[in-house]
Amino acid sequence: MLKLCGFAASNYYNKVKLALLEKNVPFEEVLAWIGQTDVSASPAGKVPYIITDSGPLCESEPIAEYIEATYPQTPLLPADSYQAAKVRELVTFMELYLELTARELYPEAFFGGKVSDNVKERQHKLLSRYIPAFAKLTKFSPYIGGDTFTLADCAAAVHLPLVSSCTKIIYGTDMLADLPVRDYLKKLSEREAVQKVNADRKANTELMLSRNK
Ligand SMILES: N[C@@H](CCC(=O)N[C@@H](CS)C(=O)NCC(=O)O)C(=O)O
Repeated sequence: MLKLCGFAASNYYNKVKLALLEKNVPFEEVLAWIGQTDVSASPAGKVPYIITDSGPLCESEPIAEYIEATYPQTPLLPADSYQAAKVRELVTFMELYLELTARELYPEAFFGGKVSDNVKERQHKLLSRYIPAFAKLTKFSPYIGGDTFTLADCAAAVHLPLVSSCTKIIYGTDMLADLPVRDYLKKLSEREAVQKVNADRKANTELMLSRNK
């Protein structure tokens, strides 16, 4: 059986987990904190990674693509190649421009650390440019890319809450507030798979924070 390795406080881990749950793919979760990961499976020491019958694989997007190609049930990518590319476009925007930019702020926003004013200013400038650009690609009707739940929703469900909360904490304003993110996430949280991911995330985050004390 496919093994999903990492920990449930991780947004990238949860993106893959949500895709697996939505598709009803049987899998086993293997807890691996940062520093305890298998270097031969994930050379940069990041989570998630998976262990498949063919071997290990890291990086959440190739993992999501592998799962999609291997388990065709409940497709999370449209059959039409252009529409599928539009889904990937949304994922790239969320990860490369929103999440990775906001990530620089996480040490202070979530982990009791400090981020310099220079970094805060630089990331604010980047987010002020990237968020309106991202907004132009979104539909929220009711899913982020249109009328179908896709891999872009698996990414949005885990990344957008972090971008909202960390910008609110660091800058005093939720920089996604002009987008209907709150209503969208509320709608997504009606899904059983999203509820499971969120419940496991909360429990694992408490465990992670207690370990870090
Ligand atoms: N591009 C990677 C990002 C994964 C990532 O950054 N995971 C975090 C946890 S949310 C991690 O492993 N951080 C430890 C590190 O960067 O050393 C992916 O899509 O899987």
